[in-house]
Amino acid sequence: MSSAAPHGPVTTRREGDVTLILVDSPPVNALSQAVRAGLLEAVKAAAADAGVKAIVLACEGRTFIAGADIREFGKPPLAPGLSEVLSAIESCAKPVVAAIHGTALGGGFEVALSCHGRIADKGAAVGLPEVKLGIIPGAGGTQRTPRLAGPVAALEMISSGKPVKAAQAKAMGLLDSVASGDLRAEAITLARALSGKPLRRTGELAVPAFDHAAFNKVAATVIGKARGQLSPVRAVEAVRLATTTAIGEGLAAERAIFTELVGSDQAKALRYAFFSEREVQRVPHLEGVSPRKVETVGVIGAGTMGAGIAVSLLDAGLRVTVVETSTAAVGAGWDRIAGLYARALKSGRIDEAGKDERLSRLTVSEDFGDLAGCDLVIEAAFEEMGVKKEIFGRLGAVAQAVAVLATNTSYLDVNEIAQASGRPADVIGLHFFSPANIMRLVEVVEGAASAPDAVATGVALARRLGKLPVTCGVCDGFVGNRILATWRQITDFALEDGALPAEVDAALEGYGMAMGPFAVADLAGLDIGAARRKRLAPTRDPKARYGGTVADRLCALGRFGQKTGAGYYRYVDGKRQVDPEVTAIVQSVSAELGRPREPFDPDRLVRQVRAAMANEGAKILAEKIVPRALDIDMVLLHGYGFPAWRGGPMFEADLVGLPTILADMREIHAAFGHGWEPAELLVELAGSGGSFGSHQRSG
Ligand code: T1G
Repeated sequence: MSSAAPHGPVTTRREGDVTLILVDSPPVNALSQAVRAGLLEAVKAAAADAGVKAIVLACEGRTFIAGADIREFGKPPLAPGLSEVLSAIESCAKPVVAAIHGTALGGGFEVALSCHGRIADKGAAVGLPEVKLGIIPGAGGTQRTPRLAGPVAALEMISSGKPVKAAQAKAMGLLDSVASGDLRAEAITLARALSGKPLRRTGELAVPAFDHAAFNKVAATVIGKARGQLSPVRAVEAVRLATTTAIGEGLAAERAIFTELVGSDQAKALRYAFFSEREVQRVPHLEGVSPRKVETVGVIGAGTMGAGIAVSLLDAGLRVTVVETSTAAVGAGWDRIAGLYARALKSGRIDEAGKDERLSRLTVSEDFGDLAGCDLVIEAAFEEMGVKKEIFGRLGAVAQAVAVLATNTSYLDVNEIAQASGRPADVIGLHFFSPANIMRLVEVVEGAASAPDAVATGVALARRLGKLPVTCGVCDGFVGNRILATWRQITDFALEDGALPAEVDAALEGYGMAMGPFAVADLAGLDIGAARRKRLAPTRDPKARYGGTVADRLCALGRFGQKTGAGYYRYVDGKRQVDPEVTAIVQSVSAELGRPREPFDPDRLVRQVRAAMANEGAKILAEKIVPRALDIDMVLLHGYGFPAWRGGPMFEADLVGLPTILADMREIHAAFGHGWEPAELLVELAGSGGSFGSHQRSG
């Protein structure tokens, strides 16, 4: 039919007496000023056209509108505002139906909520992810969603930011129907059916009766879990308003909260995290390098790590050959992997057929020769150089010429391992995090001799597993464990200088870390740190302060953490409890070392940890282990429970100001002495008014 193009990204087409408004603004049809203006004009034109009975709003490309254009945040607002567009839609005298494919998120879902009918593809999802960007919905999401789904479900959806799939959204009352065939044709049919009838305007609906106790319970959980993050707490406030005020007042209050939050440091940090998560996958020196083909992957070792890696590979549709060293270990390995799937089945994450199909692609073998046909092999054996070298020597001979050989080592020198293979160009590190089938981060380690296409293959594989690959060079502990090892020393010193484990954990959990360092140590096992201390002992600088005495003492008592029922805490029925025995150990270590126990200052500890992280990050940047500060931030956010709303240690250092971080580092140096000198790059950038964010690796 007739076609007009009122505004670039928004066009209209007539399907008989129905106007089809089409948004086409790649990649995700975000609501840029041009899209908002186009929508407003198209709705007004269709409303004024006597030949038009109804309107369908649909999108081209891979998705329905994915929300406001995040790149416009923090800039002066451009007319028309989204609220103006939505009220034009909602108040339109003719029915407007949203035809949703892909994801209708944030402002995109708010557009749909202001329509009079909503229909979605089976595979579509809708959601209000604003809290993840440090804001709340700003165009009616907190007021209209409770009117359709009820306040409790709305609160869950908005405070978590999690999208809901079409079928569930329909059950919640958020959609009129799920399309069984052609989405647009069914949307047009629905729009025609609504024509001439009283229109159901979401904003005019009464909020349905609801269970106040249930609402308060969800609200309390959200507030309890926020740990310093503002947006979920403010989302509770906005949704609660929907239950107590009229729509106009609610919309105005929602807008005020949105405006307040959008300029906050937390929102800036989360926007940075959003874009960095995408940017980190673009590795400048690998641009244009094609990865090698990978269909069959070998895994050496079926321990906790190997099994988790195998599951992750199987989930992504790959064929997997796991090799173990004895018949008993082969059996145990199979059981471990099958056990992970049994759990996934129980929790409903997969069904029986899915489990069987995955296991049908798995071989667990005692024969190292079975790795010969693999396109890539991941070694997840015991963390000891001798063991790794022996394995890579054999692997170099057995694996086919095109294969990429990866080690999952967390600390050891990838270059030394690579040399042992006799074909170092094929060797990379693929450092997964435990549990490997769940944690998103993978450090892709580029050795001195790694071929670019071997590294690109590691990156591509990690992406295929749905993980976040961060490419880095070789150094002790790579990015994440190196930074962890540094700031963990500060917390060890704190114990010797007057603090107790629970106080340190509380201080850092208060800062927003998912779990305090001593609770983490208990979870991971104190033997890991002990092995590292032992390995580094011969090269330890005798002039540098040693902080490992408390940990050594605990290990000597067999207190290896949760698995032995005791570590920095004791565990009763799986619950962590302060252990007076540990208090006594900590106090006696201070006395033995002659360190006076001072009252613990949590704020000072947090400042010290923050500065120590940024300082080590500065060294990592200067050594060109990663090209950009954002690489470091993404490692900390996705592998170490660093609070996303702080952006990462490098982003936060820039925000706080490098002169402040430098002053904190000088204080640390004065307190802890040799080895704690401020990094040269920190001194340089603080002096020149530069920032980590604008520092890029050259060469
Ligand atoms: N604004 C600007 N750019 C965006 C964008 C957005 N909303 N969403 C994605 N992009 C860019 C992204 O940076 C990338 O760019 C490219 O699009 C493809 O994205 C008023 C306040 C939709 C599920 O939070 O969740 O609405 O890297 O790689 O894996 O209340 O993008 O290619 O240059 O992620 O297919 C709420 C955010 C906004 C949705 C698609 N909306 N986006 O995933 O592709 S706040 C969101 C996503 C709001 C209202 C408010 C995902 C996706 P580049 P991609 P994908």
